[in-house]
Amino acid sequence: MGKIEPTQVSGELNAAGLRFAIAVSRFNSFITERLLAAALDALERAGAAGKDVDVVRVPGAFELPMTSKKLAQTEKYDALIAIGCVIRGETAHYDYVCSETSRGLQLAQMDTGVPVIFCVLTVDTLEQAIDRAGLKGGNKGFEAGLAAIEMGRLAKKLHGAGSSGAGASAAPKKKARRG
Ligand code: INI
Repeated sequence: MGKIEPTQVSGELNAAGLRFAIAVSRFNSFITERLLAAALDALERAGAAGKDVDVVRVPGAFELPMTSKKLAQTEKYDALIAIGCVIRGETAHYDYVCSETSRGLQLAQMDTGVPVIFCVLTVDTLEQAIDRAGLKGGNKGFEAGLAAIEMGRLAKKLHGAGSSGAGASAAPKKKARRG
């Protein structure tokens, strides 16, 4: 019995030559600036050049989706990172901001085909946010930086995949016409 050996497709963690934009929310900037620093660290360590990285600041997490979509539509970037921090308060505001931000960011990447990395902390307390921005829980900004590199490379590969070679099997193919 034969054993199939599928073609493996993934994006390498090499940021050299890739272009990134990072949209950062000013709300809870004590946290978001730490996430941003770690994301930049990941990009720099993987070979990204300063001239290839743009940072765009917005008032709050709710503004991240529209900004990300606009950035994606410029076709200047291989991947985007959306950075925010939503901390649960006494009102239902938290739920609206979280759901619309996550839904909007998913729409931005689905509508444009440009990867948008979700680096929005949604937490109950400031302590939980601190844990995820460089303390006990590591730094989600660094993870987001790595995800942006991997997805930027993967998107490039899938876009350029033809009928043969690496990635071809994973690239969308035109449906054959029937009849
Ligand atoms: N924006 C955040 O990024 N984090 C929050 O915790 C937050 N809370 O709690 O209200 C928040 N609100 C502002 C919102 O994102 C918009 O900027 C604002 O509503 C204007 O559209």
